[in-house]
Amino acid sequence: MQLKLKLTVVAAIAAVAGMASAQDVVKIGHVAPVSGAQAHYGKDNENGARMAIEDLNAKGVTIGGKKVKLELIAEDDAADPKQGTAAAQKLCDSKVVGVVGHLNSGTTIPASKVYNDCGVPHVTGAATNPNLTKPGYKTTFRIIANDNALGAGLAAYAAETLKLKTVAIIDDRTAYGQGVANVFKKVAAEKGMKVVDEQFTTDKATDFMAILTAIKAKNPDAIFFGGMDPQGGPMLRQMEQLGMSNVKYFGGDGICTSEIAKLAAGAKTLANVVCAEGGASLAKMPGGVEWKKRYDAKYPNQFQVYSPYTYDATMLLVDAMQRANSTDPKVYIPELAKANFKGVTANIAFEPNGEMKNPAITLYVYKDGKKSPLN
Ligand code: ABU
Repeated sequence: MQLKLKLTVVAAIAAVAGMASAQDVVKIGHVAPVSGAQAHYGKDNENGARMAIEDLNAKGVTIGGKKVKLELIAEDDAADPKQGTAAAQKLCDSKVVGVVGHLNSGTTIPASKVYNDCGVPHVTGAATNPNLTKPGYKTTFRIIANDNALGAGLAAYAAETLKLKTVAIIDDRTAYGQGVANVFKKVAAEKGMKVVDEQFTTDKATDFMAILTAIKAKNPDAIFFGGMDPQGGPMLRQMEQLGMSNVKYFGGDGICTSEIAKLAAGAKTLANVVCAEGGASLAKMPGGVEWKKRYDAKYPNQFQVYSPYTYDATMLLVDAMQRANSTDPKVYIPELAKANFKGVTANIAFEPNGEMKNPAITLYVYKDGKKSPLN
């Protein structure tokens, strides 16, 4: 009888201990394409979030007086809007308390409704279409400049600094590519540039000979491409093959990667690229240089663009939980909205619609195959 009582007490203690340890794990989701042609961006993003989780766990995190262990639940949306909403729902169902992502505007915009419906905040450090924050969800946050700033900054540089007169526009028909191209087109026209041709491709295409041949006939000073590097790199190669070596090549953050230099495979047209990113250069970020050294040591040759932002996005979520003394999104979302966070990339605070206050933008060119900031 006594033995039975003892066993019951032991089982009860074990159950309570088990419950406590289950509660002590705080799950944070991450979503990006880690398969397909954009996997290099997604892996870089995931690395940034994972590095933040490892740093936080190594230091020890206490929320509401209780020590917690953070766990990253990483999902792949393959840059596909349907897979994006499925991944978002999966994360809601797995009871993550916050999400870092997504990478593509085309996945982030529909996923933002899913997060709003399940009450989980998400912070993107990559998706730049301005429409993301238009619904006014209290669960949506962005920590880089959007395409209104990127498109306008590039158009101003083309028209006012380089004094280019004519441009042809190509976009990949995604939310990002089409959006950033439209902003560039509008601002370039306002600044006196003539749009001599508009062509479209897709985010799966690799052969651009037909559209480039059509553009070549219009003899533009520049091409603006709204899209990503799996298209941008081969397009630069094909421009060289068509003898378009004097045509400037503009694009947003989607082509502003390390990978585009590899994908251009030695094409001299890489030197004609001017691209823009929605933040400061690594050298001008508050913690960029030291952070990049640690990133490279952990993930050699994997750096692309957004990992410092996914690192900060993860830190930002945990900072808000700590200030709220709670991992309950209902409780900590108001603290996230009030953030004044000194990150690796910038001091991060938000406008009421979830856009970052005063984001920087940086223009880049490629010198000797290496991305180099202009400002
Ligand atoms: N910002 C460019 C890549 C991601 C996106 O907005 O689709």
